[in-house]
This record gives sequence, structure tokens and C-alpha cells, in this order.
Amino acid sequence: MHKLKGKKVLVVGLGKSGLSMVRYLVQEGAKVTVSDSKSKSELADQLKIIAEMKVEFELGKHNGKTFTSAELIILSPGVPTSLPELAEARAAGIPITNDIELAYPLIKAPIIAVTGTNGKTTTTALISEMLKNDGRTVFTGGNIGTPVFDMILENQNPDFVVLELSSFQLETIQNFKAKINVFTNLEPDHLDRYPNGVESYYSAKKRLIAKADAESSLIINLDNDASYNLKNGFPGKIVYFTKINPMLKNAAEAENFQGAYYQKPRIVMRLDGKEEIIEMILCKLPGDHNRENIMAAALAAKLVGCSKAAIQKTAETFKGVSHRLEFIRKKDGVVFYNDSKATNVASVMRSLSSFGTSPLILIAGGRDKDQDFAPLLDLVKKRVKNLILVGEAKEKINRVIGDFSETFLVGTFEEGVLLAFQKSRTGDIILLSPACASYDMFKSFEERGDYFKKLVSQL
Ligand code: UMA
Repeated sequence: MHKLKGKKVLVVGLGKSGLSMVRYLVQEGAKVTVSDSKSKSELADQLKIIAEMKVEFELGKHNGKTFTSAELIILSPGVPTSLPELAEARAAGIPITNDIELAYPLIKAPIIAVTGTNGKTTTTALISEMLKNDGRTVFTGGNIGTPVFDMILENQNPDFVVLELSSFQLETIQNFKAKINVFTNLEPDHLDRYPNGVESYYSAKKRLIAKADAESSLIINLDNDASYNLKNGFPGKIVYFTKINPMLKNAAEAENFQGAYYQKPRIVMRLDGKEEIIEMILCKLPGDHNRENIMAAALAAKLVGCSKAAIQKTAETFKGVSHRLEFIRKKDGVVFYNDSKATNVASVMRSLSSFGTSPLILIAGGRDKDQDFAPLLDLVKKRVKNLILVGEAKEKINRVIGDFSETFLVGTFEEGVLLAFQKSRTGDIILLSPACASYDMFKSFEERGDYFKKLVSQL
């Protein structure tokens, strides 16, 4: 555990995580410097919050000397570990860590960690909801949007801590370990941050279980090879979730199956020789991928003693999280969904498969993350009536899949939404599911989704 009093600590990045770190470090008596590549005016909102605190700033650039003169560096997740100034600090032997690692020794409650490429946020929210419906207190944080230090600053003392962890956050953990580790799936994403290929992205994810022991549990997706392979060498309990009844695959192995599977219209959970059924008829979340999320969440909740009644109640009442296939409104027989969080190809594929046979008008594009858009081809051909492309990646996407639907490249986001509505007819679904990051036009996927909702409400 790092002693912080009087220590020269550099916080790199003054977003949500950086802000909560600064507040905690100042409270603990550290000598805090913040380095952020954004200018003072771009950071005006954040600076206002910590205006009264004794903090040094280096804004508008990063300077190697600031990094090498620190005794401890705390990275925000969005700051790449390949930053040249960090290499200088590493060479000088300065420890580099992040908020998750720093918080770890301060967390007393059992930790349930959720990672994976898609479905992390919904699964995290579902686990929290199940535990709350069971009468437990929960802190929900991490990549889902609330930095873990918010819990510590607010002196919260919950029964459980449920954390959504991204590969960016896992890159710099050392000793962090969770009691329950959920991997929703592993699929290509963030290749702009991992130029050596998808394996280095998967390796960052696998760091979550590097310190696991016999007391740890692993919940993995049997239908996703990269996630399934995590079982090799795992020292604790392993349980699986799958969309296919294991009896249909291999009856002999199915005898020993531990986990959850989907058998329309219910989830069958089998743990330690006991079978429980979760009815899904009243479930509000569309799509196969959401059944996976519910299975993963139900297993995590069950492994920490949650009642079946609370799991069943959550499966029936949970309406989903904002920006993930979020229903917005119905106008003139056309239904609008906001899926702004779908920032990669795999996520859009899931969304396109979630709407039965209704004709889809897909609005996609934004900042490319070095992705191959070809896997979308088949679904676009079968499901998408109109494809409306916006943002920096529109030309690239158009070249790969533009010929398989009636496609339009538009100049602005507003134009895209208006055109989608003009092209729509009763029974159509208009879906914003960008397959790209938002940073070319917006601050975050939340801002993009909120703006989409605003435009849709004004139609
Ligand atoms: N910055 C630098 N130098 C750089 C890069 C960035 O100074 O080289 C600065 C930026 O100028 C900015 C600050 O870093 O001022 C932003 O830091 P950040 O990107 O880490 O943003 P936070 O607001 O701290 O949000 C982070 C997570 N962001 C990312 O991982 C990109 C949030 O996940 C998370 O909710 C939050 O911490 C709380 O834990 C968001 C996300 O997009 C939702 N995650 C990615 C995803 O889900 O795909 C991984």
C-alpha cells in the first residue's frame, strides 16, 4: 500500500478518474501535480471543482521532467501506457499505477469484477440490481462511469463492490483481485490502443485474473472461444454460461455442467448439484446478447448468496441501461433506439440481430478504432434498409459495406437523423449504433446518445 502523506504524486489526465484521485490525494496530504494534454480553458469545468485545493498544474502538454520528478504516477484509463513521458518515468524506476489498484487495499467488501468486450455495463448494472433487490447495499463503479474513489471519498461501506473494468484500467493493476470475475466475451476492439493486435488487448483483460487464487471464481462464456480459454490454469471455481443447452452439445460433459444455459423461454442455473429456473417471459431486454448478460449476472449474484427471488425480480423489471439499445420513442409508427455505446463492430452485430424482422435504418460512423467493418456485411445485407453514415469513418465504412443497403453519407449528425426519419415508414426501426468511438464529434458516447435523443424528441 502506498504511503501518500508528503509524497509527490502526479495524476495524468483530469477527467472523472483524475478528479476523484486529486480529491483523495489532497485529503491524504500528498503533494499533487496534474498533467493533462488539454488546455486550461478546455478543462475549465474540472478546474472549478478543485479550485480551492493545493495542486500544481501542467496543462496543454505533458513534460518528461514532470513525470520523472514524481514519486508516484497515477494514470487515467484514457491515457495510453505507451506515452513517451511514461517510458522516461519507467526507466527512472517511478511506480505507475491507477485508481483501481490504489483503491484495492481500501475496499473491505467482496469485489465482483466484470470485464469483457461487450455487455460489461449491462451485466454490471444487473448484478448490482439483483443484490439490491436482495436487500444488500452495493457500490457500483469503474468503467460504468463512477470512479471507485467516489466510494472512498464518500465513506461508503457497502456489502458488495461491483466494478466494471476496461482493458485500459486493467493494464496498470498489480495486486488487485476480485472474489468473482466475470468475462462477458472477448472480441476485437480498441485496436488503435493495441497496435500489436488483438492478443495484447486480450492480455490486458486477462490481467484481471492474474492474482486469482483458490477462493476466486470465474464466470465465462462457453460460446466465445477467447473467453472460454481463460479456464486454463485458473486456480478457483469456474462456471459457464451458454445460449445452448449443454445436453445438446455433449451429453457426457453436460452431466458435470456448472453454470447457466438458456432454454427458451427460461434460464436454467445449475450450481453444486442444485438446479434453479429463471423465467424470462416478462424480461424487457431485447436480444440474445442480453440473455447472456442476465445469465452471467445471475451466476455472479448466486455465487455471493443472492436469492433466486431477487434474480427473478430483476430479470422481469430491469429496463436496461442508457445508450445500450435504449428505447427512445415511437413516432408515426417508427421506433427509435439509442445504442450510442455500441462503439465496436461486434456490439453492432448483436444489436442488428436483436430486432426480429423489422426493417432497420442504421445510423453509424464516428471515429474509427482501426476496425475491420466487413463482419457487418451479412447483417447489413439482410437487415438494413437504409444505412446512414456520419463522421470521420464514413468513407471507410461505405467502401466496405455501403453497397449492401441503400446508403447515404451525410455531412452532420443532425442531417443523418433527419434523413433517417424521412426515409422511414411505419414499422421501421431507426437505430443509432455507430460501431465507432464518438470523439470526432462529441466528448463521449453519452453526449452523442443524449444529443441523438434530443434530436429525436424534437422531430
Ligand atoms: N489525457 C491526457 N493525455 C493523453 C490522453 C488523455 O492528458 O494522452 C487526458 C484528457 O485530455 C482528459 C483526460 O485525460 O482530460 C481524460 O481521462 P480519461 O479518458 O481516462 O477519462 P475519465 O473521465 O477519467 O473516464 C475514465 C474512463 N474513460 C476511458 O477509459 C476512456 C471512463 O470510461 C470511466 O467511466 C471513468 O474513467 C470512471 O472510471 C469510459 C470509456 O469510454 C466510459 N471507456 C472505454 C470503453 O468503455 O470503451 C474503455
